[in-house]
Amino acid sequence: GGPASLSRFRGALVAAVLGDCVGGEFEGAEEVPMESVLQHLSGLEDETKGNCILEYSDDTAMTRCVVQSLLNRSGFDEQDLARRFAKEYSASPGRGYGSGVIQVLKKLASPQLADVFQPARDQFNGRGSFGNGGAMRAVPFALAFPDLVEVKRFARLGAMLTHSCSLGYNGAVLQALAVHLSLQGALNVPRQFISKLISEMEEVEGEEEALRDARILKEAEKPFCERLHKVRDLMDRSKVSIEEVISELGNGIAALHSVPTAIFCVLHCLQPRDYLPEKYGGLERTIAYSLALGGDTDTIACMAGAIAGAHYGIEAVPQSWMRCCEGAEDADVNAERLHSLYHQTTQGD
Ligand code: R7I
Ligand code: MG
Ligand code: MG
Repeated sequence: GGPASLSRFRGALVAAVLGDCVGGEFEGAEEVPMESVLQHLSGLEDETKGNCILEYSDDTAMTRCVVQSLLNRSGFDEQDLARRFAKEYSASPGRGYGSGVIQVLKKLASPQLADVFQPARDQFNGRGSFGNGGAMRAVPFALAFPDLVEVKRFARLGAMLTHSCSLGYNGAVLQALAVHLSLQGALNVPRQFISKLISEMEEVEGEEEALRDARILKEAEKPFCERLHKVRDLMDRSKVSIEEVISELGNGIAALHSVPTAIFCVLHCLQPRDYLPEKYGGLERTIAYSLALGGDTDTIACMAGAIAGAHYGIEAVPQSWMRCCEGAEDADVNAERLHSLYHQTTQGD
């Protein structure tokens, strides 16, 4: 489809759910042989398994809250979103939330809370979390707002309800930017795509708080930019081993060690790879490759899935995979609603 077509919206939101659901199998695994990944994925195509159901985790649970809030309020409303996060957590606490964020979600449930951003600021001795929990739920911001400035602003605020460290919320900004650009067809020219991400993040990470957090945490001056440069170097190479990707970019629970990695997975899988089945299209390659990295597989596959889904569109999503994943149908329906909101906003301006 053309830029910002309905197919791209559906692909993005559905493939994010798929990544989360199929990635859950390997979350936290140190080494994941490609053979195990392919076996897991071919299990989804086995019709005899009938009601195979892979449950979604916190990644999708929180993304659904963002979607519902944006649709219900026709835009960003931090009070409403905070309430939805708290309610969702108390209804289903067993979705695999990060161990720190649970405290925030409990505090957000309090009706006496004056500032909904305060519980997040209290995390980790007042520095805030740099986990990838803000980034894993950032895709709806790219699907609700056509304007790049608003995508950045609301992805950041949406993340700050739980992640007040700039290395957490800037991961969400980067993920939303990647989906926004992919939706426009920017992955047709991969070099330009990565350059655009770098120039945007140069500005984002030039802010005072970001420079200060990077200094305190002993990271590069502009940590996400540094990683994106590594992504650009790796994507230019014909052969890259999984070990190199992990050591250069990471596969961990920090946003810095997972968002650039997810972006790399998408870029690397734009072409067929000899260790992936020939019958696989780009979306299947992206998800399979993300799982093979091990580590935070549900989240990396969820983020890579969203970016890839926005590029390839819903036609690239295998129906058998979709049938196996809890929440995939809902995501498809909601993508259409977000598509309307996005195009409505364009006309309103
Ligand atoms: O970021 P968050 O929501 O976790 C998301 C991850 C995804 O992989 C999900 O699929 C789920 O499995 O969890 O939750 P947080 O608790 O904010 O952060 C996750 C973890 O990162 C924390 O439990 C810490 O181990 C680590 N972490 C930190 N450690 C030290 N200092 C995050 N921030 C800090 C920090 O500032
Ligand atoms: Mg999860
Ligand atoms: Mg995870």
